[in-house]
Order: sequence, then C-alpha cells, then structure tokens
Amino acid sequence: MSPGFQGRPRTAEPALPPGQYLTEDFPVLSAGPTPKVPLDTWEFVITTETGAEFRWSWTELMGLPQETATVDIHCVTRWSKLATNWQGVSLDTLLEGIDTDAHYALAHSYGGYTTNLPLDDLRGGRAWVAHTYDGSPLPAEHGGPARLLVPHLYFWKSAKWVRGVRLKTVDEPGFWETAGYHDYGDPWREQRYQGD
Ligand SMILES: Nc1nc2c(c(=O)[nH]1)N[C@H]1C(S)=C(S)[C@@H](COP(=O)(O)O)O[C@H]1N2
Ligand SMILES: [Mo]
Repeated sequence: MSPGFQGRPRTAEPALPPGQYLTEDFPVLSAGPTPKVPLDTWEFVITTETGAEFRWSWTELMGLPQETATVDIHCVTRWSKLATNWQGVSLDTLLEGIDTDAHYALAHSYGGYTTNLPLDDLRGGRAWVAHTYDGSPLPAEHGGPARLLVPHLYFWKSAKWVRGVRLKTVDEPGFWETAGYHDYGDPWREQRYQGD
C-alpha cells in the first residue's frame, strides 16, 4: 500500500471512546477510604493458580527496569483524560519467568478492592504497576504508593493501592464487576455494564 493512502485525514479532534467527554483535571474516584501503606512494609505479590508466590518489596520493584507510559484514561462515569504520563514497571517484566496456565487475573488492593481481567490483558506492554505520575510520586488519593495501570480498559480495572495479582484458571469477578459492571470493560466497545 502506498504511503498516505490509508485512513482518514488527521483532524485536531482527539479520539474519544463513545459516550466519553474530555476533562483536564484528574478526578478522584474511590469506593472507600484511602489506605496508608508505608513503603518499608509495602509489597507486591503475584500468586499463581498452584499457589506459588512471587514477591517484590518497594526496593526490589524500584530495582527492576522502569518504563514511561503516556496514555489516555477512560472512566466509566464518562470522563476521559488524554496523554497522562506515568512511570512504573511493566507487568511483562513482573510476569517474566512465572510458569502459569491461568487465563484470568484478579488484582487486589490494600483496603480490599478487587478487579478481574484476562491475564493476556496484563501482557504485551499494556499494563504497569505505576508509582509516578507526571514526574512525582503517585499521590495517595490516586493510588500511591503504586497502582495498576491498564489504560486500554475502563479505569476501574486500574486498581489503586495495588497489592498483588492472583492468577486464576476460572474468572472471578471483582468489586465493581460483582455490582453489575462489565466483566471486560472495553471503552471503545462501550462495555460499561453486564450485557453491554
Ligand atoms: N483500590 C481501588 N482502586 C480503584 C478504585 C477504588 O475505589 N479502589 N476505583 C476505580 C475507579 S472506578 C476509577 S475511575 C479509578 C479512579 O482513579 P483516580 O481516583 O486516580 O482517578 O480507580 C479505580 N481503582
Ligand atoms: Mo470509575
């Protein structure tokens, strides 16, 4: 195919998923109180379907290869924020070398929040344990010390104060999914609620 012969001309209008509006500020959406997690006891744990555990302390997490991600985020309450800037560790890095046959993941947080997603959606450079926002330590109200960042799904999948991920052979719905929100949550297919 010849260059320039693909797609529509670029416009100044940013691409927003259906039913979303643009916001410039950064709303805080938390279902409960903000947990206090001291860095010296913080840990991130991946548990496989056989019960094997892989743990990282804060120091160990910081010693892993760090990535920068500039991504658009989309909340199911209809705000989207474009080109947000994060630093963190890719889930590809954390999952590297972990032997699993699981197809599902359940992220869990300090404070008890949970959210599920297919394990594949944590792979392929699409998910991070993010600890830095706009060049500064992630504020506690936005999930600091560290949160999951999975921007290709609605933002409720990006668990704040993330503590670990359980790899599972059977899909188990999390906090909002149990309350009627979509199991997968693709903003481009407007998968807000069960049945969408
Ligand atoms: N632990 C935890 N993570 C969470 C939530 C929560 O209530 N608790 N809310 C989710 C929802 S619904 C959204 S839209 C985003 C909001 O992130 P923000 O407060 O940084 O904007 O976090 C998600 N992650
Ligand atoms: Mo949300």
